[in-house]
Amino acid sequence: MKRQMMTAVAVCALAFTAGCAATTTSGEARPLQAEGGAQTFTPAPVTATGLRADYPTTVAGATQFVADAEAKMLTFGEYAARVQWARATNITFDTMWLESKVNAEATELQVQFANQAARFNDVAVDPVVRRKLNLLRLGIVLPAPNRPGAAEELSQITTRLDSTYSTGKFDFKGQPITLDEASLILADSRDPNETKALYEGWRTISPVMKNDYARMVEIANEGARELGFADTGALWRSGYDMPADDFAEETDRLWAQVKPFYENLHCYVRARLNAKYGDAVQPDHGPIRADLLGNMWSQQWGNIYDVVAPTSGGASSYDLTELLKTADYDPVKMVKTGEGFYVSLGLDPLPQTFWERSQIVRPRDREVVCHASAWDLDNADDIRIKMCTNVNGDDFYTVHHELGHNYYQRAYKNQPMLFRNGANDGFHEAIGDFVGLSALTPTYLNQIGLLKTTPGAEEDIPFLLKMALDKIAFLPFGLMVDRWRWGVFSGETSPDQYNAAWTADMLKYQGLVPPGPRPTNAFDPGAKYHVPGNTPYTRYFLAHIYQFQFQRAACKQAGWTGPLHRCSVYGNEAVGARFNAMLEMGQSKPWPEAMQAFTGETANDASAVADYFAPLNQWLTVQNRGHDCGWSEA
Ligand code: X8Z
Ligand code: ZN
Repeated sequence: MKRQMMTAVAVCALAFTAGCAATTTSGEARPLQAEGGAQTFTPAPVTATGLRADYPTTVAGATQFVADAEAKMLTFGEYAARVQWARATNITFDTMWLESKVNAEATELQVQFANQAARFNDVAVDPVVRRKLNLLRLGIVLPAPNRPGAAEELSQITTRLDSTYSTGKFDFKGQPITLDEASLILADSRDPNETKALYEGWRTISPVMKNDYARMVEIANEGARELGFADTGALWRSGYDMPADDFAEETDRLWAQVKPFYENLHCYVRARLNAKYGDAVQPDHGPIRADLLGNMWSQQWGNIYDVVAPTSGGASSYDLTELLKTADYDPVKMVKTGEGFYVSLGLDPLPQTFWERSQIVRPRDREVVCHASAWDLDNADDIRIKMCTNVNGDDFYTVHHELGHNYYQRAYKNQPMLFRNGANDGFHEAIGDFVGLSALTPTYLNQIGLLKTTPGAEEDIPFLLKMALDKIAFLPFGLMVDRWRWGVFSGETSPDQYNAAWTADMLKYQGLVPPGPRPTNAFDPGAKYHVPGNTPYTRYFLAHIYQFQFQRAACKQAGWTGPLHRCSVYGNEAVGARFNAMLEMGQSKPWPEAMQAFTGETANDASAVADYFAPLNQWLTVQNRGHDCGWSEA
């Protein structure tokens, strides 16, 4: 989820900012205090981007411009990616300084590309050049306006926000702890005082970000307007081969399709939490207390499976974390296992450099960005992941997710530079998730020796419940993060309303409330990586639909006639070949064509989610009988 100039260099890290100045600009190098653990640094002036400004507005001029832009993206992109990797895997004064500088340059270059591309709006170029010109206009996450110092100021802020998040720690039981430590405790804690302390403690790292965030929004909006968008949110909604307003409506439509199912799950989980904790902690009506769900943002609830497991008709006979620990897995073995799945589909093993250069565990001696990401440093073969892997079920899944990004990057490496990206950003997120659906089946776990026997149909409901706790619970979160940001970028939500709006969106979409009143200086959105990391989030909502479309289509191709959730495509090279054909297309065609290449479908379709979970939805409906489901949004 790297911002995608120089296209998706890293698919999950800090991204480029954008600015627009053809000549050298010297930013007002205000020394920046990176609070919350990161360091003070003074940025350097930005150098010229050196791109011609006078391409003739003819077919030949447009073609030459696109070729020059692609060449520049390739060389500059590799340079920027290596600086970004250096900062993400070693956060210091100097690496922040370097990244801030290179991101300002990248921003200027991107905005220059976007403005130049607009000069050819009325030139009758061929469809490939037209698509590339469009992508040049849309491939910026945070544009800066064309005035001296803007790109530098923006990049200083974004580097600082990301570094502040990544180095964040808070006191827990008298000790400073990191997010990954807190997340491990929260996953297992069943003490509501402790979960409340963890929830509130992690959110002490973000109030310091609020002013920076507000300033960043101002600058990026100024940049977006100069590029002809109403605001930065409108720019973000424009990357889906359809008008921005239609895309917003499309997400509404998809949410309406899956919302009844989410409400069913919410109702069931609430009742079980009430049974465990009692009315004083979790009433049997209204919203759920967000800290009781085993995840720092309540975005995936699988960690509390033990609390909500069926009380009759059989519970799950295994716990993936325990299986991994019993079998003595270590982080590298988890990644090797993930690679093994892709290889079983007929794809090539990862290059040796992947193993030499990836960051698979948290280094003990330095600050890093632990949020998992997949990188493609040279837009060719230097692919890597950056994780702080722990041996547990969540990270087993995340390994497959990240490798999906890497396999996509490698599959489209022979496309022209501007097409080296996902069909849309939701596709990029869905590749590894789709593979993960097979990799979590008991059949597969049995095939690789983790599970001694394959459970029968009596474990369908427990298995589906586990999956729904992660996949269905995620859907409203996947939507609400950008709903909040769209409101912020449009000005509908002003800085003094930032936190109240976030809490209101939690209630509206997820039916959740924080464990207690939030302090007046709270900036809870800043405690979720993708907000200070400036990674658009609707991609994950889409991915949670696409992966089930991929699963349904792949299992059909495999001739599978059983229930979708039991289907694994492990070892199926025919499916792998068709899958890879979609991956190889990159962003060369509108996403419906990529979707069609693999699935035969051309639309976003949440009916695949319903198909996959149908037995569970029926079961939940029965469990919820007599309960008053839902919550009030007021
Ligand atoms: O950020 C990620 C990946 C990297 S692209 C680990 N995910 C989202 C999140 O953690 O919030 C995957 C699921 C949603
Ligand atoms: Zn991802």
